Amino acid sequence: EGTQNCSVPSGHACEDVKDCDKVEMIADGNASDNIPTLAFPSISTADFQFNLEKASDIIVEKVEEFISKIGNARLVLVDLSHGSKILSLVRTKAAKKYVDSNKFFTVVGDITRLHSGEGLNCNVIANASNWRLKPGGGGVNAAIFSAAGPALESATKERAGSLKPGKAVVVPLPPTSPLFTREGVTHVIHVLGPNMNPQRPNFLNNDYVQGCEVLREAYSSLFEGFASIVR
Ligand code: AR6
Repeated sequence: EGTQNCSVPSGHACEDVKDCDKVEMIADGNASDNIPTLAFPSISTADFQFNLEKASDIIVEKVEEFISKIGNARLVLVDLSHGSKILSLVRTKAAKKYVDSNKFFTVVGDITRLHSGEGLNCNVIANASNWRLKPGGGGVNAAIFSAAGPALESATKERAGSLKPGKAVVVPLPPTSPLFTREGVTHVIHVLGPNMNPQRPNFLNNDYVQGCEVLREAYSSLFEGFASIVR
């Protein structure tokens, strides 16, 4: 299962370390260590209840569009479990479209522990945020704010007070943050996706025409934010 699920190209942590003979290269500190890399969660597909088939189409479409614009940088879709439906949908669709697996791949792990837990260096991570840009609330937002410590909340406040659906804000992480010192993360990009959950603000009431438009915009904003750091 580990080998099958391993969509990580040479030089990175494999989902099953034992089956991946390339992991050593990381310990040696090879060149892949310094490739600008954005790790991002699947925006809107858990708490915000966005349809997974539609979201996976949009992820692959937007990755394809941006991969050519970001030079040698890489995009990595992350989720917590090997059973992640969104990871498997995206992997299948990306393979069908022959998306360059050196520039885009999926990883199972905690986005706040990619260096320490998976041996994968990602200098930028994305957060599936809430409109207030506040800590807590569960999901990846709670995990990132908690791992980054109070430095992220104050750095975020300096950049923006709130976010509209489809928008992203790039926040440089203070070097005092444990995410910086332990994981090598220099920037967090908060993204607000479309919300299909009636119990959350800006509920789209199953309007997937608008929902898909907003999710496309969210990924464009995220990848453009990453490109602005890399440049
Ligand atoms: N590492 C990697 N992926 C994760 C992690 C983690 N630590 N935690 C969750 N995921 P969600 P949304 C995956 O619900 O649907 C928050 O409360 C998760 O499995 O975090 O955009 C905010 O404050 C899923 O694939 O974000 C907002 O109010 C993906 O991250 C609201 O939830 C996104 O799940 C946003 O909802």
